[in-house]
Amino acid sequence: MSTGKYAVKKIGIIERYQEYLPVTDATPIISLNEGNTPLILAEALPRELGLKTQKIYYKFEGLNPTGSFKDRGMTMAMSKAVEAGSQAVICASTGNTSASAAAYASRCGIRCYVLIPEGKIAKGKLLQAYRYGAKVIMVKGNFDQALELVKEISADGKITLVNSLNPFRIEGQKSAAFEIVDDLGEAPNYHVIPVGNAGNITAYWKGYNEYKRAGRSEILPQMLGFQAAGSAPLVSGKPIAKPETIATAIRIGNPASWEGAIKARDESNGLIEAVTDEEITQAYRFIAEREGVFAEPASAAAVAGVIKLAKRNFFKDNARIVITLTGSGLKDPDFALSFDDKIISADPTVNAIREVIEL
Ligand code: AN7
Repeated sequence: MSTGKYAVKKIGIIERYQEYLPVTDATPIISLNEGNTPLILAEALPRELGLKTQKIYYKFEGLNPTGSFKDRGMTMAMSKAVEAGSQAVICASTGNTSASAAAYASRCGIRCYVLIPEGKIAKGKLLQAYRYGAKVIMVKGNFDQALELVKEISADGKITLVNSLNPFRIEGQKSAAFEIVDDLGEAPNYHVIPVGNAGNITAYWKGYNEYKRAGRSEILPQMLGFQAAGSAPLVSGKPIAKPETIATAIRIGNPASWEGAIKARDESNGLIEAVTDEEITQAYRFIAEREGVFAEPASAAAVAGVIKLAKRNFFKDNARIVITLTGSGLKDPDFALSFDDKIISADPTVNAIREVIEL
């Protein structure tokens, strides 16, 4: 039997970035080959915005094993949980964390409990948690309430919390910054990212800093975070009791990594601003319909942010801008199908089809 090169290639983030991660030879690596996601050069977006000298890239995290960036943190959190002898994990989630936790728990055979806000998560995420075999608990409340519950339930240490309060989640997620620097040969000038519970912006900032200290890059990006207008506590400066947005992934009123986000913003001379649901929707449609890149609404918040900033000539000439597209568009079929441009129905005849084709 021959061994193909992909069979022996180590491509999960732990193997790839071991020297930057808190793992030892005793750590069992629970991996689904996460990471190594593409950095796609934007074409239509800079053209549309009149950004002639700047380059925009999409870091497309929708191509991770469960379709979101959460897998980077989950491979670390789950590996450390198993190393510590844990038998069960728990999380609160707006959807993607629960899908990822369920997959990695399935991979290593430990129990998984997920608390999600009833009626407020995208269908694809719900069915993932369910199909990977997690115990799915619908909470009659929002994400922030669910997070308080799992913090309390995991406090005695019998069950491992795998929300981003678990520091190993942040450790794993910082690998996305490493990949970007590896691909570009240098850090970008701007890193644009949607912000919900604020673990990811915290993780990227940590990653860029560690890589710079290791001599892998000379510059640090300005971190540009975007929240949905109805769920923008980091913009208003205070928690929001009843967050709302169509981007359900970031429908969060009291982010766990509040301080990490502020630190990333201030140390990088960056910003955290809000974009409306309408702006998110336009950006969501633009990247799918004009770039061929299908990301979920929360991810589109970052694209909406770039559009907003470009309109006020924010970006300096020749800059490199990376936008993290955090999750796949396939996660949220209900939103995807909610527009006026309905799918056309036709009789099975050549004439009927010709009538529809506009040539
Ligand atoms: C697609 O799954 O919080 O600021 O429970 O799924 O690190 O929270 C998801 C967050 C952006 C925000 N984009 O990241 C959860 C959860 C997508 C997301 C975010 C999330 P953080």
